[in-house]
Amino acid sequence: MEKENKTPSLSREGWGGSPLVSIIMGSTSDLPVMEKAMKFLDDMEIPFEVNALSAHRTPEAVEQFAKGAAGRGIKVIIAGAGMAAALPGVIAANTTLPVIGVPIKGSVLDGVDALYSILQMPPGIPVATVAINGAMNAAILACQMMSLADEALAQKMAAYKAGLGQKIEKANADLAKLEYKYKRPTPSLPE
Ligand code: RP5
Repeated sequence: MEKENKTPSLSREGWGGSPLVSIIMGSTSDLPVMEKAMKFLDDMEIPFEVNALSAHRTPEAVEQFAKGAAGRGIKVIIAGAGMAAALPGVIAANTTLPVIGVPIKGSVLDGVDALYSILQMPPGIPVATVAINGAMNAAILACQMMSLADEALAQKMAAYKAGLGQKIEKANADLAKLEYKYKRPTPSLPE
């Protein structure tokens, strides 16, 4: 008999494919950046949806979306926007789901405008803000949040993080092969 899995899986099989993460962007001009979040969620087999909404151009639709997201089974919202980026904050004001904001670089201010707009939320309405254009980190953070209630996803995330360490191990092996007259071997590196 198969061992009972105490933690229900949030992955595709466990939830019949309904989206768990909602990716929202202010415009399709944000798509090249936001695609990095989609790729990561795909790799982790997390069902997601993707839509464009604008706090400035479609304010009522943003409110409607945010108010209904939890009821549709969405667990985390990733919202990317550029310029005076109100979108993640407006979404956060209308839901208790965690909202991760991605500031998009797309103006003369190189994304710093969006960074401050998303990051500097007033008390009571937090938006977890990643780096400018940091859409992949937004997806990783979303997976880490969901892995609190999903042992299978937690294991995938642990494997992903272990893979990052292997990349540095390989980098050091490659660097060790470089030959210079005054280059000396390092006896041991910190863990
Ligand atoms: C923001 O305005 C969008 O998120 C986008 O980054 C920026 C420019 O939008 P477009 O003029 O390219 O549609 O709302």
